[in-house]
Amino acid sequence: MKKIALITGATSGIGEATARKFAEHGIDLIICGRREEKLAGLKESLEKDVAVRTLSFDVRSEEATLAAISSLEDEWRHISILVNNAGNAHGLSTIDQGDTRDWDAMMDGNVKGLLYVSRAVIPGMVGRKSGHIVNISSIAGKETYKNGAVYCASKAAVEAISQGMRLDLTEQGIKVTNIAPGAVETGFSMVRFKGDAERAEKVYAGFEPLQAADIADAIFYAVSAPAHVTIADMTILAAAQSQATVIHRQ
Ligand code: 8X3
Repeated sequence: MKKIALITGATSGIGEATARKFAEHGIDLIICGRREEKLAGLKESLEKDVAVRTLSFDVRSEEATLAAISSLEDEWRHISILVNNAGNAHGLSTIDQGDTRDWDAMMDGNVKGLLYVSRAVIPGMVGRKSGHIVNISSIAGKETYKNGAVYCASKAAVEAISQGMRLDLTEQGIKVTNIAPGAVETGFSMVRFKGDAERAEKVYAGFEPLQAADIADAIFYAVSAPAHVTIADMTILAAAQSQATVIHRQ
């Protein structure tokens, strides 16, 4: 049977690159995101290689997430790969100055959204006694940096959820991979800095950052490992990066 992957946050960045990588390798796709038009455009460009289904919803809404995933037709229900990629950073400030709406957005999207999607997809995997979950964490989940307490906390939660999923699901024949990228040049910093392009550009200046395709390659490597191999955890940094905020710039 052909593999089906469900990817959240597929309309840009790592999610979109992963959809393209999977399509190159013949994996049918359920691409999820908030932006219907972007999903439709991506569907069109991937459909020459694989079958594609779109689901437009916001992972922060439990109701919308359940409604979207339960709307899948029978032929789309045997999801073999779940890529929990949707997530963002909102703001960068000290804990006394942080905007609680930013905190809500990060906790609701990066943590609760990941859980809602997982809760809707995993029972099918358990029923089939097979599946692979890839959670996109961050170097920020491994170390906490100044001004980043809440984003880092949300990603530390992803790290714990990955470990917990592996403990609960290994006996069900389900693999769990946690991937922690460092500085990837995507729309990430534009979102973090609320559209301040000058500030966002500085994040990736003076060194060669990772590209979304670098992370997609790692995800594909993990999901195509032999049956007896689990790639449990990968941390991927730019070559010029040694910690989240330590980057050797020219
Ligand atoms: C994105 C990487 O270092 O900006 O998750 O937190 S970092």
